[in-house]
Amino acid sequence: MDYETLIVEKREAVGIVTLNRPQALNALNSTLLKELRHILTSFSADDSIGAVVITGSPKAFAAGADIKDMQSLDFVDVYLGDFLGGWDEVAASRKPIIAAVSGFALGGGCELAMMCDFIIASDSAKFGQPEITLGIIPGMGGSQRLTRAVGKAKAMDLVLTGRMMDAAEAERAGLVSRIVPQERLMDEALEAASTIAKLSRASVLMAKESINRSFEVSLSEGLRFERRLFQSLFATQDQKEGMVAFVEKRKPAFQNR
Ligand code: CO8
Repeated sequence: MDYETLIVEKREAVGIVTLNRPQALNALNSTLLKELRHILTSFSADDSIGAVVITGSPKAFAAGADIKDMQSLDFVDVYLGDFLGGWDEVAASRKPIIAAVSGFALGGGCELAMMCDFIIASDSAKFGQPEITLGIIPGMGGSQRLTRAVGKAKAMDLVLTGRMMDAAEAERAGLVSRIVPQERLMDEALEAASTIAKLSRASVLMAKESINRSFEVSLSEGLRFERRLFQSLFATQDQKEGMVAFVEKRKPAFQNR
């Protein structure tokens, strides 16, 4: 499929998706959502892909939902049309997704980054939920995922004032896992994705599932869930290979079996 709003590449076992609407600082519209869902579904079904990186341009990861598209919509349009419904599919993707963020990650852009499994930011990154300045509130998970990531005080501060936070503040707050110089951003994200893609696929998917489960259930249920997944991995050949390789002081050759 030819994409109008994305650039898609495969580098070994890593799928790379670059948001590409430079005229609008990668503002998210329905075409971009449709295309992103399509490529993530196709990466999910592709056994040769072990991890995905989503990135934007140096100036903007994404400056939010497209305000020009939204300005004339009314309640019936957005409600009956399930406006921007479908974004949850990004968060539901089973394979790990890293957001490599440079420049603005605002509104829906910040929310898209937070749907990914972790965020690597360049030192130029700026995060914010400025919807309140437009007379709306976050609608793609900002009030929920941001609060879980940075806690109530900072989430309230950001969502109620609409201010931006820089990469250093975002890292201190726990929104971002690492900050790197702008020119290192893609190398760092690709190295991380490639490391993940070489590991045993079942353990990677279960690790992601288990961490995500911690946001949905009580601690005792989460611990029970984790233990069952842990135990089930002893049914895989990769568990034997990983442990035997350690004892034999060599690198494991995982077969995804
Ligand atoms: N939508 C549409 N166009 C945009 C957007 C956007 N979100 N952001 C930037 N652009 C366009 C500008 O209009 C401009 O186009 P043009 O050249 O045709 O005038 C071009 O991109 C460049 O932008 P600027 O000239 O403004 O660049 P600056 O460097 O001066 O400023 C900013 C950069 C600070 C990022 C500024 O562009 C800005 O404030 N953008 C809007 C940020 C924003 O408010 N985002 C939140 C949008 S609302 C949202 O995301 C809700 C999501 C949830 C919806 C869920 C519904 C269910």
